[in-house]
Amino acid sequence: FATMHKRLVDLLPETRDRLAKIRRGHGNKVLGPITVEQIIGGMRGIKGLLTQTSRLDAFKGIKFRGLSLPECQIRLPSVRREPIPEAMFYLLITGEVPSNDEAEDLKKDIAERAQTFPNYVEKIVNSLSKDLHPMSQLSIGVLALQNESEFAQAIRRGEKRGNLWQSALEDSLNLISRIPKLAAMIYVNKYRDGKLGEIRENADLSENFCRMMGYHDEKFWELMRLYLTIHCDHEGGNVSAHTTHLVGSALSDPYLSYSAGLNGLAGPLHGLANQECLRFILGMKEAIGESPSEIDIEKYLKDTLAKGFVIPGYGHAVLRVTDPRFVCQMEFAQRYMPNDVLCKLVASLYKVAPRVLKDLGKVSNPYPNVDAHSGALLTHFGMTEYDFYTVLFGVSRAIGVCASFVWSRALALPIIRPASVTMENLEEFVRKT
Ligand code: FAM
Repeated sequence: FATMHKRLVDLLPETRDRLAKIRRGHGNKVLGPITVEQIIGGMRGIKGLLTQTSRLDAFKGIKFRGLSLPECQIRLPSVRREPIPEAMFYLLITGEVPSNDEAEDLKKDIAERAQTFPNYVEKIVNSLSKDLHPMSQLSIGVLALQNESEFAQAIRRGEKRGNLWQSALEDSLNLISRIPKLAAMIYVNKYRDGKLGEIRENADLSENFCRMMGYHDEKFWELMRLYLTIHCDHEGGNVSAHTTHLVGSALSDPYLSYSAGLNGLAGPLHGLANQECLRFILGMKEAIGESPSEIDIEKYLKDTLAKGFVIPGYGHAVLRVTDPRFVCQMEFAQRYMPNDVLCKLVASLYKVAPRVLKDLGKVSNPYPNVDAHSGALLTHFGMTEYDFYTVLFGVSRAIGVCASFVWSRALALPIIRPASVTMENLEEFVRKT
């Protein structure tokens, strides 16, 4: 990873300087008001976090270091079309598109690190009950890996704050290299015979991850590249990124911080939604058949809502359009599997659900998000174990939250400590205004 490391070292003084100038010269400027509704309503729209790696626009979707998803697909090094995960990490860390050689250098480093996986962690993961949800297993595995943290050692020996980014980067690279093996172990233990597939020294992270889980179809490796790209980062305010950042601000190491982020990702309103989506599509197929009419779908959706359930995969806290991450997956389906029954059902649902949700009159965004499609694509290749899907999300999310963690330490961002109010405070405020 020498080239990426060197680029980061070059970028540091200039980036720190830019931030110091903003802080010194404009620290007391007001960026926006905070309403009572925002305090009660989950802080929607309050700009209160500095995140270097990506920015989410409500109408254009995610941009990774200024690049949209289609731009990443065109410009980042790939095997076929989808970016390799290593190239995405390079982009998020440096803000620059790596050359093929630079991406290759990082790829080799990550593949090498993946070869060393602590034995004691393997034992812990293998001893877990198969009934335990894969996300809980993943979080436990990451916590067990924490024993390897160079960041924690740096803290213990009193390393200067300004240097902590170095051990943060080491930990991040080790984490990103080892997470696929950890996830694959969970997969083969829970759903297969417990034996991991072999990895290749010259393969990218996606191919090796799939091989370890026992998937040898190159199209599946390509799907995994897409999957690992689209889930890696979604600016700083989502639950998993925010949690990782918050815990990291206490100078907890990347393992502790990312494990906390994973626990947030495991919530049904966040990452767990993708397992719920496939369950929903399968339930719909069971109830109204493989090629239902729009009227049948509308009735099914209305019945679901009447029972008090949400339509999983639809809606978003920030986005107000169809998620570009959904669009990329739909294009993938059209390219590689135009006749797949579940993918066709996803497309049919897309024609009806926005209208039904709009009619409710309360849904801020009636369009599909990233989770609405992924299960159908994975199922096409035989990965039907939907309670594992959020683990794939977690493997991808490591790339984004680790890159952010490195920058948070490089910029020596302080511990996060916003203020809270009581209901009495709010009532007093309301009386006075
Ligand atoms: N189906 C039914 N009702 C929905 C809905 C959906 N898909 N999306 C929003 N609503 C309801 C919501 O429950 C709320 O109702 P109440 O006022 O009765 O509580 C109302 O519409 C207003 O909510 P909102 O402002 O539109 O959404 P929020 O910003 O509060 O929440 C989501 C955003 C994503 C949690 C919400 O849209 C949802 O529950 N969607 C389904 C679950 C899902 O797909 N989550 C995945 C999100 C994804 F991007 C990710 O993190 N992986």
